[in-house]
Amino acid sequence: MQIGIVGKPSSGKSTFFSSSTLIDVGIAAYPFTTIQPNKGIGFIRIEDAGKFFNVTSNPRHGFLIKDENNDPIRYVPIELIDVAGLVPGANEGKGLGNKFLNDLSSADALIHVVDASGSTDAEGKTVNEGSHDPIEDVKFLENEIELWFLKIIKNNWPKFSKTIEKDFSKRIHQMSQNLSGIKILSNHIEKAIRTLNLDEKQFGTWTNDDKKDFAIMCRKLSKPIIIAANKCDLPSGENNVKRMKETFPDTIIIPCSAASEIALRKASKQGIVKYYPGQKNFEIIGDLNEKQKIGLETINKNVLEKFGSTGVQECIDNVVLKILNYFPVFPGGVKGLADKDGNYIPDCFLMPPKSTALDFAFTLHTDMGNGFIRAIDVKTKQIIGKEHLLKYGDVIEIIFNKR
Ligand SMILES: Nc1nc2c(ncn2[C@@H]2O[C@H](COP(=O)(O)OP(=O)(O)OP(=O)(O)O)[C@@H](O)[C@H]2O)c(=O)[nH]1
Ligand SMILES: [Mg+2]
Repeated sequence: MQIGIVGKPSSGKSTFFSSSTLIDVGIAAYPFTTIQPNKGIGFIRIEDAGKFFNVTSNPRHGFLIKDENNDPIRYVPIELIDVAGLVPGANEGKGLGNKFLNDLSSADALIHVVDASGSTDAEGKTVNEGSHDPIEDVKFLENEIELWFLKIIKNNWPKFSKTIEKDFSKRIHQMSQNLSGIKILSNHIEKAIRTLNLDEKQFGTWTNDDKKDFAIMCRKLSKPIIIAANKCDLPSGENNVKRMKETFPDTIIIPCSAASEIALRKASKQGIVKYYPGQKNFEIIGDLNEKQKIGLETINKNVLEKFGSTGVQECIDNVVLKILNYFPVFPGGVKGLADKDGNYIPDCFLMPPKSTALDFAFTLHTDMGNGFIRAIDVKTKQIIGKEHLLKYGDVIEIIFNKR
């Protein structure tokens, strides 16, 4: 799974990326600091299944921490991509335009980093704090991505309109072969067409408005967006977040301070504070100089006490678990939860909505899927069949025929 970090120049995309991957990348207060995309591993935070069995898991990928209540929290890796800033008109090639957009092709969802403090204009140039309205930024970004989609859909239309195939699912399949490059998949296409009541209409007779509605719907389904209302540590942030939430009641908007998250994670790495990503507070454990002391006090007062967290972890968790509705499932066995090296529950897979026991078997190994006999819910010890729908936190054993 890949999550794209998008927004206008200087909104704090690279700061956000760096705060969750701990990869040092170019960060600066001028537009187009990033040109080549940065790719790295971030983590979503989930409840670990070890708690149920009273064991401490040893993740093969990602890591595990114990929270204040001594409950295990597992951080599961996902891919993040930080791309160049987008300016109005990008779909026509303005700024870094099409290159930027193409870098987002393989993203499953987007985190839109908005400068909620209003201290940069539409092109990312520094202006007086509070003087630019971030609501404008939210509108333009969705629009640019939809126009990019529309352009690709229109470019492919001569191929679609030649389709004489009567069968609906075959027509969708043909279309998806041309749109899979930007990860518009056949289930997105089908849902978009049905929602817009275009299923009876041959492609050759679609109007420009039909195509536009279709592009917008495909964008919503294939690149859903969550908003990281960044730079909330600055005074104008709080009121702007409130206004943004009122203006876009159906969008998840999370107050965020990526710069604070970087500072806390770096301080934690240096052993100055005890802090884990997403924590509501931190504990000072090392000696601080005056500058560090003031910096940490400011983060506490302007971010943690006001908004409850820096917001970075919350954005990543929400995009995967609430927007894409993926959920964690752990492979395990009724006879034991450790692998041959003694590592407990080493693996965790993020499964898409409506995944079945058979889908999970195929995720683990093609042979397990092909040779599937039955599965066992390790928590309840119940036998489950192929079609059984899995849920958050399931631990599943697959019994299969080794051919
Ligand atoms: N106050 C504050 N400043 C921030 C925050 N996040 C980023 N910044 C600052 O905003 C400026 C731009 O940050 P970048 O991360 O380089 O922004 P970007 O969106 O990657 O910019 P481009 O790569 O040019 O598109 C830098 O000066 C950052 O230090 C934040 O949470 N609070
Ligand atoms: Mg950048």
